[in-house]
Amino acid sequence: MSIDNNKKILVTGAAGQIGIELTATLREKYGTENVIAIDIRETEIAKKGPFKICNVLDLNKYKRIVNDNDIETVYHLAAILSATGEKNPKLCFDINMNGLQNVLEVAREYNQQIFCPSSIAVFGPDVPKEDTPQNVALNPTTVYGLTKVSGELLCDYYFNKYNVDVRGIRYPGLISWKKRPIGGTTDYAVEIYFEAAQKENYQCFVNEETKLPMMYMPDAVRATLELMKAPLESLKHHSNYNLSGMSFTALELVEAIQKIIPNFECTFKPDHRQEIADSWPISVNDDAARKEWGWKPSFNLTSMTKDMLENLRN
Ligand code: NAD
Ligand code: AKB
Repeated sequence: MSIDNNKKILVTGAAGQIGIELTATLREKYGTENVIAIDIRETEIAKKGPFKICNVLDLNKYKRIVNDNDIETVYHLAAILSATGEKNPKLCFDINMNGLQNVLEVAREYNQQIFCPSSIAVFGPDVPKEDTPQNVALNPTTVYGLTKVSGELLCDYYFNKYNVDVRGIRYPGLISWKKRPIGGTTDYAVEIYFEAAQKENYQCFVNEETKLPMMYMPDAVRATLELMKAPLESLKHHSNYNLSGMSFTALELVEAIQKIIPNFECTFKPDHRQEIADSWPISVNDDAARKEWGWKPSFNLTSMTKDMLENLRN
């Protein structure tokens, strides 16, 4: 374990798909006791280091945790994702907007650095589908996308108005093996590996031509830490970096898995999430992230598939 310094860090939504991996990496880097995890659910993460139940909508409790623990940096991951958001738009708006505002208000008062993820969901169906530019008119059609666009704007407002150093990435769909994701549209690209490793068959909820930007979790965690470390003066953007990893159709994903598990079978039965997937880009242009803080992905579909299946089979 290499402990950089005694930086005190808070991770909200720490029990989620990104939270469990980011928290573990931060603890390895900065020391377990220096990274406080909070969530509304107590899961395995509560056994692995400092953890508190806290709803980010509860401003007083959140502020007390920040104050009591001398928090300098917050990774704000607590949110409702796209598919759950369409089922419960009010809840999605409440947590994604009011939760974020609480985090930003406290950051302003305590002079904290903030990481707040955005998503490819900021893009609506009218953007160029391939190599979608960083700066383009955003017209999302989901409530989740709408909260992500407003969240980016709110973060930039706090940067410009109050000098809060807030940074964010428009993550693509993230693929990982430590936890099954819940409530997102890109979940099929993770579920398929879990089912391939366990049962050798899967019913996919988008059609075989569906092609979306995706990224393997180790790349996403590395990108997050690299952005947070980048000198502020080199950043021309703040809360909204496009980030590219790989893009593949659902069928190409099946074929990549079949190279390792030849008996794997996948059927396609699109549901309500197809419409969400169809509203998002196929690939995004991440020149700004590459130029401004040196981003470079390391995994492609083949290397990710090998690693995913090795880990899931173990
Ligand atoms: P997740 O749903 O797996 O985890 C979110 C966590 O937040 C959950 O553990 C949940 O219990 C917690 N939470 C929900 N409401 C809360 C509240 N009011 N107070 C405190 N905690 C609360 O999500 P994730 O995939 O880990 O995503 C984290 C962030 O990254 C989100 O902002 C999401 O929009 C963004 N993102 C994720 C992906 C992806 O593919 N995973 C892609 C793009 C953007
Ligand atoms: C979702 O599908 O909602 C997320 C995302 C791409 O933001 N994985």
